[in-house]
Amino acid sequence: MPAPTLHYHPLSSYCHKVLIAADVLGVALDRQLLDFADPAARAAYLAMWPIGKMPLLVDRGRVIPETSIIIEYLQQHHAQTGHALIPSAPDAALAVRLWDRFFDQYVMTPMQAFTADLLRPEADRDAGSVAKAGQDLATAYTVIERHVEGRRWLVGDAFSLADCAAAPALFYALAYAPLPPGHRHLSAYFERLMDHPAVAATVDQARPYFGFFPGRAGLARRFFDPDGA
Ligand SMILES: N[C@@H](CCC(=O)N[C@@H](CS)C(=O)NCC(=O)O)C(=O)O
Repeated sequence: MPAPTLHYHPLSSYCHKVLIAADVLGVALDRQLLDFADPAARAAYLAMWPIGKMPLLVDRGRVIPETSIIIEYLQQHHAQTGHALIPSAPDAALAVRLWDRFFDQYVMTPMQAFTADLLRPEADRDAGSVAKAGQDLATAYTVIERHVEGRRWLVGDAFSLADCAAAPALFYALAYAPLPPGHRHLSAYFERLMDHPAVAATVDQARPYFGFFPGRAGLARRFFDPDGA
């Protein structure tokens, strides 16, 4: 069976979510680097998925968008035996999907608002949207801090879809909005995420690109050294 194709960019947080998941599921992907600056590549991508968000999985002609759906699809159709990111127990699966949604909506979205603002021309910057994103992240951090106390991963004992969402969301969010003092459970959870082999491998493949991340000034030196770039 040919490997499914992932149209992706090594810097993209949502692409990281899928790369981490594929690694944990033991699925080989045919990675196709997307260059949205190339009008022909962009047009071909929009023909497959007019929403235009990345990544996109294509498996034997079937087009699968949206990271949470891509990961469920990989688990259903391609995962190695015994490898799973969504548990079979219904209540545990609900909890995993809840925390996956939480990180996408309440951490990724405000994080992306910071990036979007930095990509605007100076004259169009919107301090209000950045302040709101900062408040939303502060609220999310407080919720996560309470949730992860006494837990290794977000749900149960196993690394799940929810942790796949959390790793890139927190990685980039912390560059814009560092943790306030006292969030020691969240801080320890972040370190566990960064130590996970699939997360570490995904961060490593992105290292050559961090110089292009608009929030690079906020990345910890262990991830990006502006003087060595
Ligand atoms: N809900 C989507 C979000 C994907 C997303 O926001 N991707 C970003 C990259 S991290 C993107 O494509 N940005 C380009 C754009 O918005 O034009 C998913 O889970 O796949």
